[in-house]
Amino acid sequence: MSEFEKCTVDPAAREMLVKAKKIGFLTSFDRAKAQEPRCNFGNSGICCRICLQGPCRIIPKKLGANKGICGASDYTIVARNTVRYIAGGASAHSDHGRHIATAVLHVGEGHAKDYKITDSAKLLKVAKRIGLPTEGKSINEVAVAVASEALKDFGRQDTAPCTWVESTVTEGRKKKFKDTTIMPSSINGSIAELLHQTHIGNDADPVNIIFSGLRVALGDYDGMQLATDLSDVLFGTPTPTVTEANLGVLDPEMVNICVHGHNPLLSQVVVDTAREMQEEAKAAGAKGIKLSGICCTGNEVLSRAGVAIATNFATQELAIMTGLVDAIVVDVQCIMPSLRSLSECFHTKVITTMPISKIPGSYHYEFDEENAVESARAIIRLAIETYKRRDPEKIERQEYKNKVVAGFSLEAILEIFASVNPDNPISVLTEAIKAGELKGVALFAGCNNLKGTHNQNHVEIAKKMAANDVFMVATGCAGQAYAMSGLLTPEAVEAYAGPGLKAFLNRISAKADLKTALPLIFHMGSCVDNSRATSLLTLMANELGVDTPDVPFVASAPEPMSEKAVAIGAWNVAMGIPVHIGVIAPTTGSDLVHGVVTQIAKDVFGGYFIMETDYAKGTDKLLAALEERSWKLRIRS
Ligand code: SF4
Ligand code: MSK
Repeated sequence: MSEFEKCTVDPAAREMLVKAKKIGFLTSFDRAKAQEPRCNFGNSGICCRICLQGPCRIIPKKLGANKGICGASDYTIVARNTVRYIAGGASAHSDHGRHIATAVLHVGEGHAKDYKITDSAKLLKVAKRIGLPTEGKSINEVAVAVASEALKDFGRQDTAPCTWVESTVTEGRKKKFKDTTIMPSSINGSIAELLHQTHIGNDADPVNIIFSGLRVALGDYDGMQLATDLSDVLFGTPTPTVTEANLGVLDPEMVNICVHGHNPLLSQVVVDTAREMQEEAKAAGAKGIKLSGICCTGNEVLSRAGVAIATNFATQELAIMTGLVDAIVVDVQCIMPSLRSLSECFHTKVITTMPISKIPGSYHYEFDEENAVESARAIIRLAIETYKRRDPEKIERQEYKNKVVAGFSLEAILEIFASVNPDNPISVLTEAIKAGELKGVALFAGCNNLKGTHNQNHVEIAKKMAANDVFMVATGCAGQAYAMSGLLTPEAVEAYAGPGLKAFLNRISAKADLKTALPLIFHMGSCVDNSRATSLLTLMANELGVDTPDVPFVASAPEPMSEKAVAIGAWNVAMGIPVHIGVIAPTTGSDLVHGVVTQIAKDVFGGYFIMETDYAKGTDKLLAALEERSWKLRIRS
């Protein structure tokens, strides 16, 4: 196996790594290697840096060093470190949600002239779900009311539950969250309290700390649910769309603009504005403007506007390496600072847009919600100018690209199922599971992690799950890994689906009024759109007449990396879901904490973490979890 085959399974990425080596640029793959060997204290979670006396490292057998200076035990340190990841993730997701909610509020109030309520039916549906009156009210009045309710979830001072948790989970989960005192009332409050709780000299009880971590994780869930709802309200609820993915989407004859990050507030406007500026690009000698996406901003504009995917997290630098990216417009989260230094070797402009996410040396065009179109125009003009300075010597055109069928919001999935059963669409899925045609449902989510081979776990686990008749949905960089690998296509159904899954998808494809047959995996959107998958789970549970821990539904983050992935994993466990992660989390330094997250959690919530780096073994464990649940379901019915 060549050194590049060890890095990635993606052929386009391998070619670009060869180029990186040729020009002497050290990519994330080189930097990952340079970090080896990792420190065992950090790897197992027993390095504490919470106060300035640290770092304290736990050496179990060394008298005096078996505790931190303050006397904190391994279990306290591991628990504190773990939940602080969750706090970071919840802050990121919910801040994103708060921006969207504020934008909806401003639209309703009559400012933010560049935005509008695109999906008023969804707005009314959300208002109804959260118990707001709509009769006799204008759409703008409803928008203000819904956005205000969303903003209350961030700073409520009483003990009422967060609205977006309360209104989207099963009755059983509501009771469980209340009984275990993890139902959040305020996203921001729960995060602040957790940081307080894990300050030096505060909570030493690992179980108490973990429960607070789960409360914050549910705050994360709340922020994601409202981000999804209100993004749909602003920009439209995704419907199936056909496009392409991988570095081959970068077109040598076009001005190439990559949008990267997470928040669609600017990127969606860039996409819309680019359509009106094609002539300016032509005047500069290009055939037009080509948008493509990286990470979840890419998923947002893929789902709603059919924008192509350039690549995913681990290989973001390699898009610039093609010499074809004129501008890379970034907002928040998962943006490697190295993009800037790499862009110095090429003509590419890296444009940061958010006040909390700047990279020294890059262009900063601060996003102005009141003048979003003007901001977008300025960015696109800079890209067009930059296009003129492309260096033909440095261009390496990529041929690799795959067809993609994406845009599967829950609403879109239900509409597709309605073609088979208009009265009860969700039963199309649950009946197929009860009949044994499908083994269950798997959600694939999360990032790339440079500790493993890029996209390998994503692709191999999904192929094996497909062969075992598992209905699959995906989000985030997992969804992009499947897009890049050609797994979001009808052709992949023929190539990889087992007989049950193939029959299920083909039966629905034959009835659904779509321009294309259904793909092997349903891409549901960005990281915040994991909320859509949970809404699917809730619907399934209600239809089956059970709570979520009894639904044959598993989740996997085959290559998780970010704090957000930890938060998502944690609330999926609270929802009662077995959650596979393809890395060993830094919980192994405390048998107690590791046991709680991988075993004891099952007794309390029904969900638990499966940590398995080997993709074949990870798949077997996921399949075993599904089989146990579908077997119990069949016995019950
Ligand atoms: Fe060390 Fe305690 Fe400070 Fe952590 S909080 S660094 S264990 S003294
Ligand atoms: S972008 S959080 S690397 S999925 Fe959402 Fe990808 Fe993970 Fe970022």
